[in-house]
Amino acid sequence: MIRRVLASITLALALVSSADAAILVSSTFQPTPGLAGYNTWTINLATDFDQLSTIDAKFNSPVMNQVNPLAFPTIFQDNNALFGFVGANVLQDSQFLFNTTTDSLLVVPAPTTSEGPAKLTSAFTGFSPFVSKNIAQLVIPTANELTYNIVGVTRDNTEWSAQGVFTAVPEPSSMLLAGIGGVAALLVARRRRATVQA
Ligand SMILES: [Ca+2]
Repeated sequence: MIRRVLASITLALALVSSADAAILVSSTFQPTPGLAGYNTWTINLATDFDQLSTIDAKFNSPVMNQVNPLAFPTIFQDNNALFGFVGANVLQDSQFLFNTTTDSLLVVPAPTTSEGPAKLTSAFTGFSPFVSKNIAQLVIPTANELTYNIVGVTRDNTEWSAQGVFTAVPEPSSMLLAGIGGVAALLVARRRRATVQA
């Protein structure tokens, strides 16, 4: 329930940050399987204007988990079949949810396209144009923020950008509500104890 509320809060923030941009960035997250203290965030990119045909996206966090099975790069999904060999779960890796071969990608080379312990970035085209798609997953510590800077280009060559921050930390208002709830529970407990003593 709390997770659902937080997801809607981050969605609302994303909608505000890109209200006049015609691209919408939203996210959901789940605890990373087999990696305590981390969340795997899934980023959705959508547009209500025209289909997107090019993506230029930068994701940053103070710590971002990368798994490179057998030392192969994992910027895209190309090497996901290797995760089983090293006993890792694909959800433990930060990567774009595209396959350069099966999605026929044309990718801008490094340094534009790169991954590291605090980043995942790339610019690419060639995929089937879409109006809504999960474009990336990012694996970061639960207490960290995820910063995104995304430019989407529609088929008519119009550029739309969106920047923002996703965080799994409760908003101050939620924490205040939790605090009020805690005080109320204490008062009820005290009243019960008083009743028992009486
Ligand atoms: Ca990766």
